[in-house]
Amino acid sequence: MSLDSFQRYPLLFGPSPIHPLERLSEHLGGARIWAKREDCNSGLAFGGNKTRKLEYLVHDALSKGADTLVSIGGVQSNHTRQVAAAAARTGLKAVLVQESWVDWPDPVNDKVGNILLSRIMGADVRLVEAGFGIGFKDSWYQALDDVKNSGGTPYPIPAGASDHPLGGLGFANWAYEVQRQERELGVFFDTIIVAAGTGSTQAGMIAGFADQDRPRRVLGIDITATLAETRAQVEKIARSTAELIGVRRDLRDDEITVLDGWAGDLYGIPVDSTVDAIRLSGSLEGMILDPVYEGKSMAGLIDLIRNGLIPTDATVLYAHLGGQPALNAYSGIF
Ligand code: 5PA
Repeated sequence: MSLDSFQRYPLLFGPSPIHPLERLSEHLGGARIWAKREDCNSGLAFGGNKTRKLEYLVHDALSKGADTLVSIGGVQSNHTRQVAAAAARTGLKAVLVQESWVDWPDPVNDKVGNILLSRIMGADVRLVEAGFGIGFKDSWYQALDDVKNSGGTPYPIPAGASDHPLGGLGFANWAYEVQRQERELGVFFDTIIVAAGTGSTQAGMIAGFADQDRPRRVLGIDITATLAETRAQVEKIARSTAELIGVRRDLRDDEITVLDGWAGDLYGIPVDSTVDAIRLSGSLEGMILDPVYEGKSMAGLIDLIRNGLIPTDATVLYAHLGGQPALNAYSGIF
């Protein structure tokens, strides 16, 4: 099998844009930084990294005759919002379990941003009290049963569309897209920075780059504050995706790098470095980041350049994975 043998239901505009972050690069005084913008990848409800993964899962759901996408996330999940959009676009129903993963005191937390958009798109949104976890949850099994009991055919999509046989394909494809864009732009990105949560974004990239000739570093920035679990999940999905797309060698351990230091103590709670990174990207580039994911991965990038772990002659690609709608639930910080 190769990546091309898997079909996708088109949800993206096409390749996501890549552009240089000149003022941020100047300001940090080190490596040249570029961004690839999954926040601008689709016309579906502001897009994001899940929209890319869902191209493969939605095709699978339709070919299996499912009528309802069932998924799970926190109250301000970007993933569930993108599932709602993909369902709307394809004429499927969506049941979304929204758990209380983050104890964030904003009074409109369960009313604005992502959850608002999912409601507008007609999803069946269910608020459930339960803490953060990227594994399979009881509430999700319950929702699957509910759909079956009412005569529907559910298609199960785990948190972040990650722990699913096809979960890594979207970003394996991204890795080939980057290679094509590099040829057009005449540039080579030796270092990729990516937020790591449920893992299949980074894992897919690792698998997709594994078969390419020129080596590069894919640095995951943990945003869950549970590094060991995140790394284990990235490793598992990277290996299974590599096998699925026909990479003819085992991945080396040093290809799977997830770094900690910027998640703070808890998933979903921004720390000073997160807020500084959001302000810096906003004020220097007009590029908006969220306080749960991209603010933390950008904080990682800033420090890695400042402390020289990313050398001055590096050319970095910052994977912007979307997520801005959640900002509405965090207005108090600013
Ligand atoms: C998310 C995930 P992975 O989960 O594939 O590692 O991606 C991390 C990530 N950036 C990075 C943004 C904007 C994200 O939304 N979000 C989840 C969600 O429920 O929204 C899956 C956790």
